[in-house]
Amino acid sequence: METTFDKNTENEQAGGGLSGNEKAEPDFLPLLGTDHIEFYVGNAKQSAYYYQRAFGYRLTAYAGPETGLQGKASYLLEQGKIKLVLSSPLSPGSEIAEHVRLHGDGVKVLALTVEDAVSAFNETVRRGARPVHEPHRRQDSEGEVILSSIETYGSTIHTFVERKNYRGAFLPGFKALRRPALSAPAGLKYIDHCVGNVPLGEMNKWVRFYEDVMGFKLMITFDDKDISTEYSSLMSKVVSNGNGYIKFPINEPAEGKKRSQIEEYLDFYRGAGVQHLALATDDIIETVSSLRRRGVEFLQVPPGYYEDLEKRIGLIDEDLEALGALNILVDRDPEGYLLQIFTKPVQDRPTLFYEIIQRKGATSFGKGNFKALFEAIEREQALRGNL
Ligand code: TYF
Ligand code: FE
Repeated sequence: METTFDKNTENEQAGGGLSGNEKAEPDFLPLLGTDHIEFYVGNAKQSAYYYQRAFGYRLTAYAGPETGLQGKASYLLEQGKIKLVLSSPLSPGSEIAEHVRLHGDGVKVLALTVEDAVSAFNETVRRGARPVHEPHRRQDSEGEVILSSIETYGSTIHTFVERKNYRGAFLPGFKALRRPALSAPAGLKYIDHCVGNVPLGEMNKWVRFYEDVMGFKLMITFDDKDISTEYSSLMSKVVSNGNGYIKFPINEPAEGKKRSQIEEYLDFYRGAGVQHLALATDDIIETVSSLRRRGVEFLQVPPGYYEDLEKRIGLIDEDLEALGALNILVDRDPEGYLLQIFTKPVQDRPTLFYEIIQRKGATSFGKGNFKALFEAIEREQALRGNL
């Protein structure tokens, strides 16, 4: 059971700061944070309604034929620092249509804010990244941005966003919308981590990609002994950038008695892709209560989980009754504790889901919950006939 742990990482809300590694090489890819996540979906208009209504996002900008963008409609949703873009094709044969045909709804772009999108592109391509979009300037009356993109796992890409002094709603081409909120915010603050699933045997290749091409560091390793349910077999490694703002766990299936949850994902997504986005809150009881009221569906662990929780976790600020009623999970590490819960997949294919997380000092990912969590995932897999 090999678990490595690098203490020099802080989450984005805690303010980050350079991780203690003073003698390290200067960071060739300084990242200011997650800029936005772009999804390719079948019907962005309706998905935007779901994200507003169920998750409490504000619809703040739109780009489409009405704003001079051809072939595509994009909706910007915002909550706290989180920016989601939902994009749909307007005709068959487009890149977006093809992505949706193959993968269903899913994440296409993990966009990262950088000081210099030309250097980010050149430095990563020089180290072996496959280019997608050469650096290009986009401008309108509100200023200019520079964008560039490289490939990562599956059909997913990273876009580097250099915002210069752009004053517009989001990006050139987007028009700000001033519409009344469809529902109150759910207290979601920022993206804590983005998890990728990759095929058997590819995890180390992608960890090496983040290390060699993006300058990330390996933070944590979970082998199949950390993840011991009867069936669910997976391995996971977490990579993080220099300031700790960006955390990308990478999962691969491991041999098990039955079909791994990672295999189920890969079969339905038709390859590697983003498995879950973890969204941070500073009041998980409030956030999960309001999400549940609005119809967001979460995984359920058995009541037994809460019986030995206090022994495992010790004293915490939250009322265990309230956590139990909402099915919120708790785990501890040397630095503190965390509270987390997982939604069911948010589309018909059992692919992307969300994690809601509140960190109270802990910098880890909830290893103590893996067994209960993976058994809950396997119950859902069995209901789908995929176990
Ligand atoms: O991001 C993590 O590592 C945790 C645990 O299929 C996890 O959220 C890992 C794998 C998985 C579901 C959750
Ligand atoms: Fe997670």
